[in-house]
Amino acid sequence: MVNYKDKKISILGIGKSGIACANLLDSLGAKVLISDVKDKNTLKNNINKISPGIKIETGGHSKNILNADLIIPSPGIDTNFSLIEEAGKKNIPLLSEIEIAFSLVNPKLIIAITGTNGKSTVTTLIGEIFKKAGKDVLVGGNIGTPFSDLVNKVNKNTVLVLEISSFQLERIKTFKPDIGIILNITPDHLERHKNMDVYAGIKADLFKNQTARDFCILNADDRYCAEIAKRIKSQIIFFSRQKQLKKGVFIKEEKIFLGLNSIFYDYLPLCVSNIKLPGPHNLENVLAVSASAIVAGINPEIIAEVLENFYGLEHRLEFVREINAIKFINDSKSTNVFSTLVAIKSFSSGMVLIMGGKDKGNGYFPLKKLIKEKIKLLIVLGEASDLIMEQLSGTTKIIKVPGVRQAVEVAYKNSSRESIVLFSPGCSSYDQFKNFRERGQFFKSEVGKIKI
Ligand code: UMA
Repeated sequence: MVNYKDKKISILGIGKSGIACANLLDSLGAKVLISDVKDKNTLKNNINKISPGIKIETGGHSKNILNADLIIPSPGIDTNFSLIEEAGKKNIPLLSEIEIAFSLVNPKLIIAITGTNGKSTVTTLIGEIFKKAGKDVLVGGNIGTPFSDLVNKVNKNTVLVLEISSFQLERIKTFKPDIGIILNITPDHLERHKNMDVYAGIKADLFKNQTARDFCILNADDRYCAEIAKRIKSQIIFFSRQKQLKKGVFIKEEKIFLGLNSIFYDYLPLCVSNIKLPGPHNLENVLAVSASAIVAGINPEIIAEVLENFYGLEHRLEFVREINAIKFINDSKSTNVFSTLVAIKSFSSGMVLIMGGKDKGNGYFPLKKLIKEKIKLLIVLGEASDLIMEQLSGTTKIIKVPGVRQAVEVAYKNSSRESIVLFSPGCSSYDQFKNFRERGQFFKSEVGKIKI
């Protein structure tokens, strides 16, 4: 384990990961400076969570961050600025918060999940399966509880299930899961990662420290995953929703087949139609979950039981309310276009779709065909509304509104019986909300206010 005692460490960002990492390193005797671009007043609540011995700077990152043996930028920080360039010249290493946490634990097993969409669902399901199997399991990472906050709870029997984002993978050195999963790779965060090859390369770094004893679980239906497979040193297990595999996890006659070597085939005691999670993308998520639980030695009966009884996560294709036979669905966790694409695919035609928020620079063109086929009315809101209107014009009727409240009103007025109102923004929430959770809660409360 790495010794951080007396090391001078600068942490950038007074958010969840910055605070967790700062407090952890301070408890180990490091000399920590934490800084943030926001002012003291805005950060008041966060500053209250920082341990007393830690130096704090607000209102910007100063030259003081360079007086360090190590710099840890929070995942949301794009490190493309001059002070970081200077740090590079001074050979001060930059490491991700997950790298620090990893260097301080020795658990029984680490399962790490990345991918553009579905990470939180898969992370939660794997956690539930291990809990049901009576294992000592901790769930965290990008899903909300920083890895650093789990470190002191880890012992030699712990199974760590970690959701890992591309931002967190950007600056790893030794981080290595025993079982790593990439669910899918579609455009997201390109404002930071520049292009798809860079983005896919960062995702592939999940496996870079793996050895032949470890497992790499990949989506055989995803073109970037197929490319990544060529460079893997660990044992690859493919999963596929679309085809039967010689070796891997796939669907045949409504059953999930587990062909973990080309001779031995078994299947989960579960009929695919009994899975409650909606949509084809969720079938892929379920296959990835099954693959990881099987290689970790979990009894197939337990996997099947958890899969059959899981209704999904809040803000992820979440059923909110039915009014006059109109169903309202909250998919606020959709913060990119491909997430909205899979959401539309999960329901039948004639829907009202509400989109918009803060644009992420990836373009809305991939939605054109599906919106034309399945969306009766598109309601756009927020900063991205003009751009969405421009790029999707000619597909269906489009109405622009200022925010979620007006969107709910217009959607209800324009919906017919037996139809669906889908709130799947395809944009981040930061133009009008703190995060996708607050946005989803607001949508649900507005739907709750509709008078019958
Ligand atoms: N900041 C600076 N300097 C800058 C830019 C930002 O100081 O140049 C400050 C901000 O003012 C803010 C702080 O950095 O106070 C925020 O840091 P952060 O954005 O890394 O947020 P955290 O609260 O630390 O949350 C992070 C993840 N956020 C991001 O990656 C954007 C959370 O994922 C994660 O749950 C948490 O760590 C715990 O691990 C959220 C997310 O949106 C859910 N993730 C993206 C996604 O899922 O698509 C990757």
